[in-house]
Amino acid sequence: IPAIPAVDFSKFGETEMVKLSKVDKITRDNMSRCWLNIPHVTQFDEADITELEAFRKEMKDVAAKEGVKLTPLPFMIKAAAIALKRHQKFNASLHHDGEHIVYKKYVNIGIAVDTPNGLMVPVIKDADKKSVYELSREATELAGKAKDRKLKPNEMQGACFTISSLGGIGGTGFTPIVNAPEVAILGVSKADIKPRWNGKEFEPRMMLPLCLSYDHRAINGGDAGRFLTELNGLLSDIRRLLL
Ligand code: CAO
Repeated sequence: IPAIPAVDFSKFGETEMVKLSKVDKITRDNMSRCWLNIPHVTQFDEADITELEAFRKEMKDVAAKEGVKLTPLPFMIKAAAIALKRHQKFNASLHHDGEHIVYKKYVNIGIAVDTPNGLMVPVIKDADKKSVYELSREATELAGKAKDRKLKPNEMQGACFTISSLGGIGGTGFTPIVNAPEVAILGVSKADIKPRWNGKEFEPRMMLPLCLSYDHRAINGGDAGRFLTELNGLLSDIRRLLL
């Protein structure tokens, strides 16, 4: 592809040159590689998390006594792990020989963590076998290690799927870049109260924006629609997380 021409910005005003960190350089190369190799499609949905939020708030103090800061994130990891088990195409990678697809029997989920040194993606191993408390503890521990630059290489390897949650920061939606060799990534934005028609009247409901990007070489629109609808159903009715 044609290179972007060099520009001397100091001709236009004061500037400051800062060296990229090692993490910034890895992210730069990985994002370019993924963006250029993968035909991306992003699909959007909104989950009604009114009941999930009521339950989470009810459990917050109980969880705190167990040393857990209960945010919506571990519920999303739990729901994603179940959806990945039910929709094998999402728990897969295209083989580098171009002839095969590799289905994974394990469910490891990467969590995008925003740190002062750049973007890190620690991995929660066997997320499908862990409780919401365990997922919360592990996400908090790994995010802390990422921020303190204490993650070991094996704590950043082997993800099947990534969740990028910007819910604590803001925004209504975004188009995350698939982290190859994974074939999909879930972007989560900030939940907000919105009016929803219940057949008789508008009701205030807490709606969570979900943005699912996928590799269209491995996944079709119909597959993505079914996966996102499953995920939405799990988050909208958390009793289903038990089934
Ligand atoms: N909607 C509304 N509120 C939300 C929310 C959502 N989707 N998700 C989290 N929140 C709330 C939490 O409940 C918490 O509020 P309280 O303190 O009142 O309980 C607050 O936002 C802050 O949450 P948090 O960010 O501390 O915790 P988290 O579990 O949501 O996320 C982590 C942890 C590590 C994922 C997050 O800190 C982070 O780094 N996010 C950025 C990820 C990123 O950079 N993605 C982009 C990658 S692609 O370039």
